[in-house]
Amino acid sequence: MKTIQKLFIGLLCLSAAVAYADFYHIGSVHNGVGSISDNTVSLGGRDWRHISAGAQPGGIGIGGAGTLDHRAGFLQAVEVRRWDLDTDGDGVPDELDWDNDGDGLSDMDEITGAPWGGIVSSDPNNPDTDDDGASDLMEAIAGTDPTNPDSVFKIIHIDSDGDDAEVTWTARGNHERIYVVRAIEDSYDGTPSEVIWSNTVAGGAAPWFETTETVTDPAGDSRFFAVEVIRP
Ligand SMILES: [Ca+2]
Ligand SMILES: [Ca+2]
Ligand SMILES: [Ca+2]
Ligand SMILES: [Ca+2]
Repeated sequence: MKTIQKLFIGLLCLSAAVAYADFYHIGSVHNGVGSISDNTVSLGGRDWRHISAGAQPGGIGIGGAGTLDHRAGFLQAVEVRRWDLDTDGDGVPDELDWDNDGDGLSDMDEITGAPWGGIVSSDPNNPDTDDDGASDLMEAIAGTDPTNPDSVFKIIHIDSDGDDAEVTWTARGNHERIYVVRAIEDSYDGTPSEVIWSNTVAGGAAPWFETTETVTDPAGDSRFFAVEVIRP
């Protein structure tokens, strides 16, 4: 009797959800074979996937108008095949987790690609989609492509030339990021506190504006350097 009551409540809410008009194709939860969930159920003569209730975090639905929203719930009325899957092991199952993989970007941002202007999407179940060592969040901050391992923020080389040093790194041009070059005298550990240069960078071609920048440090023959990137 208790199960029937739960199912009844779920169906009532599902009827209410019809007002959202044709929610379908959800999924930020793995289905167990490497894809996002494909969790179809027929109710009321139509197929629903991963259906949803408003005001709950977790699953993502796409509405008939093409808008995405967080929709989750109906765990009793609609089978969620991997209801206990917890990709990042934080104790919150993916179905209810706004950030399945714990990389600091929400499932919504990863699926829509909002941090990259919608040009590409990152994997909501993988903290480093292209396995280049930079997390999806780091790539969002640096403005690099989270699906291309060759697109990553890094120091390319430091040339020592007599009494000065040249520091070259991969940058996002078009003046879209601020870079700070720091130096430290004799320790690889710790945060280099001396700022020797800070500015935006021109150049690069849309959409990624990939370029390089080189800064010369006249006092830097044998120093250590770090480059910081800031997303305004
Ligand atoms: Ca994430
Ligand atoms: Ca991710
Ligand atoms: Ca990456
Ligand atoms: Ca990348």
